[in-house]
Amino acid sequence: MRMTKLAAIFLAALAIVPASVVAASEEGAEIVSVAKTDFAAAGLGRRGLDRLMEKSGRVYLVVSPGEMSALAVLRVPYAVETPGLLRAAGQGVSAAGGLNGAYHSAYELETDLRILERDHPGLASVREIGETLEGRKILALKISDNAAADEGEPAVLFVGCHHAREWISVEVPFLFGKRLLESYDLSAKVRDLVNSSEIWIVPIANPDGLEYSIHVYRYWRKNRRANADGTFGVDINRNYGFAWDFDDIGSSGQPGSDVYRGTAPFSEPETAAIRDLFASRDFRAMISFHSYSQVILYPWGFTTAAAPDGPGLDAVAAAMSGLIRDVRGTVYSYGQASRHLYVTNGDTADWTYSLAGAPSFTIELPPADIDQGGFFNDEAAIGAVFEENLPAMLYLTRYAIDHPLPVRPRIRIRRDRDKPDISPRPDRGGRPAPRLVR
Ligand code: 0X9
Ligand code: CA
Ligand code: ZN
Repeated sequence: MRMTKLAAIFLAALAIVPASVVAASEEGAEIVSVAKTDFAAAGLGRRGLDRLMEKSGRVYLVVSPGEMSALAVLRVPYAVETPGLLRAAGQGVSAAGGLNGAYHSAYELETDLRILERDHPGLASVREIGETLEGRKILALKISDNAAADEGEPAVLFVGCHHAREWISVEVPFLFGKRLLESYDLSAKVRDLVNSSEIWIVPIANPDGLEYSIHVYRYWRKNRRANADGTFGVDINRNYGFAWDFDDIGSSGQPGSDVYRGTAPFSEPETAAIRDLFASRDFRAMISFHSYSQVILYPWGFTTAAAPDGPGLDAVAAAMSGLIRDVRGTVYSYGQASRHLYVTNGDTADWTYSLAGAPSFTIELPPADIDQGGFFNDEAAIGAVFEENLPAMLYLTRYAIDHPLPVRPRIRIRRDRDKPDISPRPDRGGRPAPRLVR
């Protein structure tokens, strides 16, 4: 048994609840809502809490049975929302396909990637770009003509599952790869894209977290780093090396927090793997898939100040939003990440963008809100969510091929948490030198 996050916060903040009341396993977790006023009055909002959402004056949280007891002890009135939300989410997952139904586990993904490689020799190449703390492979699917050879063509990255519980974010990049390979012989448009680029797909950036989410605790978010204080997990979408630790609003220095940034930039094997891949090729665009809320976000995330070519990023996001809406009317709103959603530091898109200005996006997949299922997407919806994203993914790939990045200095920020310093670095202008990846 270990003390859970929310319980730890209660104890630290108020120091009146005996540990026996709050020590609890994560089994039997529920979603509860607390009135925003009570949430604020009890001081629950200050410490990097994992909030699901706010709606109609209430804050939604995931709590273990022990944490629920703590809410009761602290006399914070709460309502259990799980049954209604599960009804809204539809049937969830079927018995076939293992514990997580039609969604991929880490092992199922490896199998399916190897099948694609076997069935499309020459076009598909599976690469191990890293290994997790629990010894799992971080796998990338490279799609290109002559996939086995690295020809230095313009590259695009589509990555999913930084966050363990966001299962739909595995399926969209995976299905994109599958579709490209299966339509190569049928579509001149796809053939042209694949022949003139390298499309890199990392469906599961965080396999340890995903497995934990499948087998132990559905709402797990982080990786499975054993932290020095006995808690687990680093939020790998706070661990990238640009503006890491910029402030305590966009990430947390507390290991138990669900937005814990880790002990150093790229301290985690998952972020190091993406860093090494991205820095080794001519990457010109990136999408990191998450869920949920149906939004398209672009840098900066760490500050509300605009990125150097904010209008350009906005135009690409607008185009992708329009393409998504054209498929079946689903509205994905778009905007600068820090303004449109909230401030984060150390996230993927800020880092990939900071390197050389590659258009970089976070797409939060459906549903729009927790009433429609939150992290529980009905598996029957996987295909439709993929189909509506497909034209935007094709568009960004084409865009990357057609738009070489301007050679320009890397953007750096000062350690004193001052404003971004965009003055040129004397030692190294432009892109990092390409280097081969395993
Ligand atoms: O908080 C995150 O890492 C992402 N949202 S999620 O609910 N999937 O966890 C958003 C990251 C995008 N960046 C910013 N909003 N700054
Ligand atoms: Ca499965
Ligand atoms: Zn996420």
